[in-house]
Amino acid sequence: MIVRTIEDIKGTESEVTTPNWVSRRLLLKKDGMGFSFHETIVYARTETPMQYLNHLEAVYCIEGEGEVETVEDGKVYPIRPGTIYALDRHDKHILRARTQMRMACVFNPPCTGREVHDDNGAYPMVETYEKTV
Ligand code: 9YT
Repeated sequence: MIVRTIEDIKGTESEVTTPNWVSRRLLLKKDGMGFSFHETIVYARTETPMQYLNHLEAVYCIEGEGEVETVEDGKVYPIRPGTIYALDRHDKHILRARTQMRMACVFNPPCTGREVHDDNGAYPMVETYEKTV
């Protein structure tokens, strides 16, 4: 069994920081679960365009408030604690955080660890992954 705490992740290679969010990757590809599991803190008053072309992601809001927009149809969904959104169509989307948000995120296939968004707002396939922060 694997047991970890968020404190185990802080300050390690499994913590990835960007201007709009910090992602603490509690479970990664190397853990062999078939998915990765992250806690992501999204900073207040930020707007982040994303599209995971190579992954499916589900995002569950634990704290904070904001909205997510699917770019293709312009629909805007409020996000508050207890809301999950699942990018089942590799949807191009924009996450707007009104307050700081704490999210639990699951990725399939699993992230390897150091992924940050490329110019398309995507993470590369693990096989071709080279970028580091
Ligand atoms: C909320 C969101 O998707 N932020 C981007 C970071 C991503 N969730 C990650 O790598 O943990």
